[in-house]
Amino acid sequence: MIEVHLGDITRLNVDVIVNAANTRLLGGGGVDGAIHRAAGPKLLRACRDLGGCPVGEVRATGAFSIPVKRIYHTVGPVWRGGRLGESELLASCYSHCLTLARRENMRSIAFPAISCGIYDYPPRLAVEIAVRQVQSHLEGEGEPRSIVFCCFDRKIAELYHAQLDTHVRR
Ligand code: AR6
Repeated sequence: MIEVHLGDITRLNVDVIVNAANTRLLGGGGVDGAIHRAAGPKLLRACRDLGGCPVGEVRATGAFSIPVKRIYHTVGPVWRGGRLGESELLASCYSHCLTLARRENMRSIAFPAISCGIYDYPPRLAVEIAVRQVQSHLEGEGEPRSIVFCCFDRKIAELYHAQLDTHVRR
């Protein structure tokens, strides 16, 4: 099942929320800032112990004051025109998160629009990649079966709806 939700990812009732972090994993603005504020200072301590994360990969922590089981911190690419492997790196964020969630037997996961804020990825292209990765995961076996695309921005939510209505039977 795929859903599109408009609102704050820290308020969702899911097993895993994904954070659009940076390679240092020491917090930042946007959704990263919101997650660190909601989780409390223990999250920063847990992230420090991870020692960073390369672009396109994922690292997991507990969620502290956020009532979910896990936070997956992934690092999307900065958009630099599209010829520097941005699409592969963004796809890899989604696929690594889904693979880890499957391995950890998490039933539901919520993604923000990774790279679509400060990292300037064109939302229309990012949404196509996100939907394709999720669709390909759902064609296989295993958890998670419930995926939420959590948007803070109505325009991005509309892009998800359009992409899902055209390409995915929900
Ligand atoms: N819930 C859901 N989505 C949100 C929330 C929220 N609470 N807050 C913002 N968004 P961004 P990036 C949306 O900039 O582009 C940080 O400083 C936002 O509207 O958070 O991957 C990190 O530390 C946008 O659509 O992430 C990195 O340095 C989407 O989340 C850098 O920003 C992603 O925007 C990562 O940049």
